Formats: sequence, structure tokens, C-alpha cells
Amino acid sequence: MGANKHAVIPGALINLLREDPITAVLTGAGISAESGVPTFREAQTGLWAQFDPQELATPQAFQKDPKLVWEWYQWRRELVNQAAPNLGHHALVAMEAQLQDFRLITQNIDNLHYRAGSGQMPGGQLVELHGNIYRTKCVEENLVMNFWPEMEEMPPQCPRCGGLLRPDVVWFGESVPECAQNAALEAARTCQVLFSIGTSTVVEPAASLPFIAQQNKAFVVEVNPEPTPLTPYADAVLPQPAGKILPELVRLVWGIELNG
Ligand code: BJW
Repeated sequence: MGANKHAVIPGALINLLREDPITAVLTGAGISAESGVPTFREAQTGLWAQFDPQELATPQAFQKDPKLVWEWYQWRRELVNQAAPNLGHHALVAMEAQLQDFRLITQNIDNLHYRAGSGQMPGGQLVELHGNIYRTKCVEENLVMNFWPEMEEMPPQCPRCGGLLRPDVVWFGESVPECAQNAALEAARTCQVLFSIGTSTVVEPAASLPFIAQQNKAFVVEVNPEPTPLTPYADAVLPQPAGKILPELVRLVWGIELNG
């Protein structure tokens, strides 16, 4: 490890960003932590404290107890409804506005990047690898819906075929949608800088993206207060909360002040 590797915002990174590199960002649950949304592996609270999220986020759990799994997502949807994007999300929108080629790949299903305004500039792209909690799909026909009938019975049923509706998210053992997977791979293979922000870097295929980028000579930056399997390999490590260090980064590189 180089002596400067753990320095807060190395000058080399600031200079590189000023050259308008092709930039990819991978985010995970940590970027939404400062919005009050619990991370995936954090202990759950209240009624859900006794359940393991890794077991609930599976097709097997839904098959065994669809009501339980639906209610878990309903609870999480309500948490996300009450949350707002934080300065980390807003800093990524500011980066997208400055950089000509900027791809944001998120593992989050909470829609907070979209609500912040990401993926809406001409050179920007927002890729949701694991789906979105605001969509459902019919287990029989895979019909995806943004709105679904409110029913007393949970989960609600597909208005077309009567099949059960499930959240349109990617559970363990399921494939990431091909289009999202291809877009993420293309971003990792072609970028010159990749930021890995707020992810434990353990869930595949997302966890491989920073390594693919590095094999293709990208400069890889990790933003996470805790070490992950990527930490020893990253070219720069910013071990601070995303909502603190990302606004500082856009201030140093482009002089943009984000108000808290
Ligand atoms: C902060 C912070 C702050 C806190 N600022 N940071 C190869 C090898 C081994 C296993 C596999 C493999 N390929 C596939 C697998 C199986 C499996 C897998 O990876 N398992 C691992 C656990 C080992 N992968 C799959 O099944 C994937 N499918 C697939 O590959 O299909 C092909 C295939 C099928 C069958 C067999 C083989 C291949 C699908 C994975 C889908 C993951 N889905 C979930 C649920 C989505 C819906 C939901 O949310 O309910 O996605 S699981 C969960 O993990 C969720 C997350 O998006 C994902 C990643 O979690 P994330 O975001 O990293 O969150 P945390 O909580 O883990 O970490 C938060 C981090 O933030 C921490 O590090 C904190 O320190 C940090 N932090 N505050 C910055 N303020």
C-alpha cells in the first residue's frame, strides 16, 4: 500500500477528475444510510429484528411465506417513502453535471438516486442492478407494474391473471436483468475512474465490477467508513461517510458548494 493511499482526497484524484475522465460509480446501501434507510446487512429493527435479510431476500422465502416477505418489503417501502436523498446522492448528481461520460450503477432498490436527479443529464446513465421497490411483477407472467391494486389480502394479485404480485427486485439465486448487467459491465470495462461507494462488496455480480475496472486500467476509489474485500486493492480509499466526503470532493474538484 502506498503511503498516500489512505490520505483524505488525494491530489492525484482531484487532478484526474479535472481532466473529465470517463467515470463509473457503483453504489450500495451505505449511500442511503445518511437518509435514514438501514443498510442491507445492518441489524433490522422492531418486528423484523428476528429475521435474517439474507434469508428473506430469496425466491424460496417468498414461495414458503409470500405474506411475510410482502410485508417486509411493505415496511421497507414505508421507510423509503419517509426518506429523502442526502448530500451523497446530491454530490453524484453534481458530478454527472460536470463529467461528459458518467454512469451510475446502483445495487439499491430505494429510488433515492432517481429522486435526487441522477441519470437525467445527456451524458449520464442510471442503472438499477437489483430492481426497484416501487415496482411489482406477477409471479405467473412476469408482468411488471408501477401501480398495483390495494387489497386486504397480501400479497395483492395480478389484475390480469390473478397470480401473486412480488416486488420487482433481484433476489439471491436470481439473475440480474440482462440489460442492466450488460450496461454495468460495459461501464466497468470502459471507465477511467470507478468509485465504489457504500457497498460491502460481497454480492456478485456487482462485487466484481471494481476489479473488472481495475483490470482495464481504471483508477478505483472506495468510499466506505469500514474496510471491505476491495479495500486492499483500491487505488484510493476514502474511509468516511459518503454524505460527508462526496460533497467535499465536488467542492475541491469543481468549486461546487452543496448546502446541507
Ligand atoms: C457506508 C455508510 C456511509 C454504511 N457511507 N458507506 C459467485 C461467488 C459466490 C456467490 C455467488 C457468485 N455469483 C452469484 C453468487 C450468489 C449470490 C451472491 O453474490 N452471494 C454472496 C452473498 C456470496 N448472487 C446472486 O445470487 C445474484 N445472482 C446471480 O449472480 O445470478 C446468476 C446466478 C444465479 C444462481 C447461481 C449462480 C449465479 C443476485 C444477487 C441479488 C442481490 N439482491 C439483494 C436484495 C435486493 C432486494 C432487497 O434489497 O431486498 O441486493 S441482496 C442485498 O445485497 C441487496 C443489496 O443490493 C446487495 C448488496 O448489499 P450492499 O449494498 O453492499 O449493502 P450492505 O448492507 O452489505 O453494505 C453496506 C455498506 O455500506 C457497508 O460496507 C457499510 O460499511 C457501508 N456504509 N454507512 C458510505 N454513510
